[in-house]
Amino acid sequence: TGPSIAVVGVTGAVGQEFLSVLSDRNFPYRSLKLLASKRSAGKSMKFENLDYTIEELTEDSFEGVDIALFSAGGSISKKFGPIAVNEGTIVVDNSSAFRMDENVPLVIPEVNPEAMKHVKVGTGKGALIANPNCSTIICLMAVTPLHRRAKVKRMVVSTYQAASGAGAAAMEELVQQTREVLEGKEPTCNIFNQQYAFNLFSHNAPVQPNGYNEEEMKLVKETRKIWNDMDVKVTATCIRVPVMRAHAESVNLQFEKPLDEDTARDILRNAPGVVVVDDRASNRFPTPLEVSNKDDVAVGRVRRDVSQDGDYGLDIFVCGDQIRKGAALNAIQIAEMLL
Ligand code: 2RA
Repeated sequence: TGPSIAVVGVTGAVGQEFLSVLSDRNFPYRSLKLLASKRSAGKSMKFENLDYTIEELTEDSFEGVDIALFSAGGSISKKFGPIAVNEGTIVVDNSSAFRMDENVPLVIPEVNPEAMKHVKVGTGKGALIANPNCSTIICLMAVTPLHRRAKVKRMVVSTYQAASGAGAAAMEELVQQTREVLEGKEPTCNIFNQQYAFNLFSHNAPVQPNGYNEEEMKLVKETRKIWNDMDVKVTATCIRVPVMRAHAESVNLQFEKPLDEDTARDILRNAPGVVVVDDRASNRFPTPLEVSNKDDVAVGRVRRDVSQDGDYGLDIFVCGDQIRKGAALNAIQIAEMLL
């Protein structure tokens, strides 16, 4: 009786995580269609004790599909998203293709569910809903509860982004390079034009005329859209670090109203999808390894910003799984809200 769903880009890191999350959350689909490029079409894939044959994504793939989860890159979403919507399918798109389109809700279910209140499955009417960028989701899961209480005036974000954000091939290259370097060999650099193992570098997204790369501008623009606050000041520096699948982010906040660190920690302890890891005595704070493969975002290093007057500033440190809450879980939580 549940919706018929399709996964577009099923062979990618996020595509595979879509399946894991659908299974973990017992998503009530009545039928499932696995879609990928011609190269993968015909291959079989076992899921929930059933054998599926991967089908090639074509213009006819969405007939009878209620919800389509896309994670196959912006050009695939741009081409096939509207086709699916015309078929009456509700598309949850993990690419950046439509995130800033004013008619497309950009949704983190715990943060701004109201943005998609008018969309429901089964009406026969298609729609497009955009999944925010992973670094935006992870940051705003922790910052929004504080913003709701004391209104963020300015946010400065420094990210430490995992290989998974650049896809499965980047994860494989990090492992391969690490092995090569340890063996004294020349590292194989196909995905990034520089050594990644035992190194870190400015995020690989293209740099714009203003000197920010696209990843940084996503954080700036998506925050303003999700909070529906065009005045909040946001700046970001996004760095790629040799970690497999979870992002870390250092966030400095300036508020309109005072917010002391104890109150902030209490707010975070009660925030959905957030766990506080803030043990100063044993110097234990969030780490990418500990949040990997988990749903919750971990936040710690909560402290008053000593560079600001009174209680108007806070520094925090956030970690979240890029493939899970940063992509697949968030998209499927959106799909659950459609039911
Ligand atoms: C990255 N945010 O980590 C991107 C992935 N969508 O590179």
